[in-house]
Amino acid sequence: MSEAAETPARVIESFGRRVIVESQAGVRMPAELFGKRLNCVCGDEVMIRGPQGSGDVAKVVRVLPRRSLFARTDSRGRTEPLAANLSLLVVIIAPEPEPDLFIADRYLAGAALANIAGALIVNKSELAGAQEPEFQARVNDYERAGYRVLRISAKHDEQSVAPVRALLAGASAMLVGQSGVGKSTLTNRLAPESERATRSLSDATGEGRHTTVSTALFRLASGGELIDSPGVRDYAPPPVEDAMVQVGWPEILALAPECRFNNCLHIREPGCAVTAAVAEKSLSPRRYESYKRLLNIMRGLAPEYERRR
Ligand SMILES: Nc1nc2c(ncn2[C@@H]2O[C@H](COP(=O)(O)OP(=O)(O)O)[C@@H](O)[C@H]2O)c(=O)[nH]1
Ligand SMILES: [Mg+2]
Ligand SMILES: [Zn+2]
Repeated sequence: MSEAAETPARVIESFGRRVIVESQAGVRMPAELFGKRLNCVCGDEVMIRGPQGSGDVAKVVRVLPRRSLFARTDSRGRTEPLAANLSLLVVIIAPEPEPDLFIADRYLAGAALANIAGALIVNKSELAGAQEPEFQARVNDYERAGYRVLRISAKHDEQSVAPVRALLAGASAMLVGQSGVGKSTLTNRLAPESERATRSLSDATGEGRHTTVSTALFRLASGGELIDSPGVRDYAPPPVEDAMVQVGWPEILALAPECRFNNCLHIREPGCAVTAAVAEKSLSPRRYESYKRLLNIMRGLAPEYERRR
């Protein structure tokens, strides 16, 4: 195979090992990965070899260096890449379904550990549940931690979505969050072309529901690009050493220099500025609990981590 036969393309949809790529001229086509060792995900920049004859499909022959790689730990403790070249991860929560904020925190931590900015969108803000003091206090924790937080109603309030367009302009962003929070509704509003995709899929399965089954990238008229992904039940970042876990908590990282020990993990060490802040509630006890939980998860993954090194 000659080098000259290879052309650059972008992976805009991936279903496991089958992908859809878009050429630089904007032509979309299905492609297969060439060789078992090759792995690519939505957002990847790749080199492809076009179909060689009728009945043939394009082959992805090489994955170009990634600016970032967002990944998760799967149920067997292995690292599974989810999206490449992201600059922003947007976590969506809503008053319904009942939010699991520990998952939201782990998503934001996974982004920070992969050098990807994080932001929070609170959807379904028009619902009464969004006005509950408890819910609002939990959301405020993220603003106090330093995250950008946008409150929207993707379904009912076009104006509320304008700040999302501004946030995403120039970004390569992925929307994540529990199933049912409104990821696809928001994606459809931002990139109307995405509507057809979800609709035809749900027609085909006859489920009568718009279930997102693949991870797909959409370009936004307002600038930037957006990756919609299927809802997940759980998320944990790939394994990192104990001292790195706090990178996922900006409010902990900000206080760490004030701890007595520079290797403080903020658990039971004397002179810890973080546990002091938690005691006086200037640092959210719930967010701190979440930090400790991820530290424990990472310690559980440690044997796997050792084996891979
Ligand atoms: N009340 C309300 N419902 C919404 C809003 N946005 C989306 N929904 C509804 O929430 C449900 C799940 O939306 P969907 O976009 O499929 O969520 P996804 O699973 O995260 O992709 C659908 O019934 C939507 O119509 C909103 O702003 N307010
Ligand atoms: Mg969806
Ligand atoms: Zn400390």
